[in-house]
Amino acid sequence: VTGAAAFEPLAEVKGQHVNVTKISESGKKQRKNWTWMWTELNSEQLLVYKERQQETGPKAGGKTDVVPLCGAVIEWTKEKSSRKNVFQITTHTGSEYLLQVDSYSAASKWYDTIRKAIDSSTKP
Ligand code: I3P
Repeated sequence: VTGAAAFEPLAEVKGQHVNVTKISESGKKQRKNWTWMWTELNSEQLLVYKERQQETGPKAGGKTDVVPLCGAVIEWTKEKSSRKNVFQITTHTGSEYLLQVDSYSAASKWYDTIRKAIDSSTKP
């Protein structure tokens, strides 16, 4: 039990710095503007902040966007950017976000975590 508990913090990563750009808002194309942001998951949303948030205590300011996950689609894309390790989140309202980190392991860990959150918020 002690051994398993020791791995839990890794499996419970809920926040990550990534490059983010919103390329479409409700189906309307936006100008690409990559920004290094702190993204954090709750059970229903991906929250996008300018600054890293503390795990406990009040949230710092600078929340710039909220990405609803219910009914969202996540997929890796090579076509939408010249960067590596880019994945796209398309919301049920037709907004499209690209997320990217140079580290493949960091990108795939964050992809998997978001995909699981989408799966559990989409299921009834
Ligand atoms: C964009 C900027 C982006 C680039 C995008 C360019 O130019 O260089 O970094 O996306 O390519 O249009 P600007 O700053 O003038 O808006 P990637 O880094 O993801 O390739 P794109 O038009 O092919 O999407």
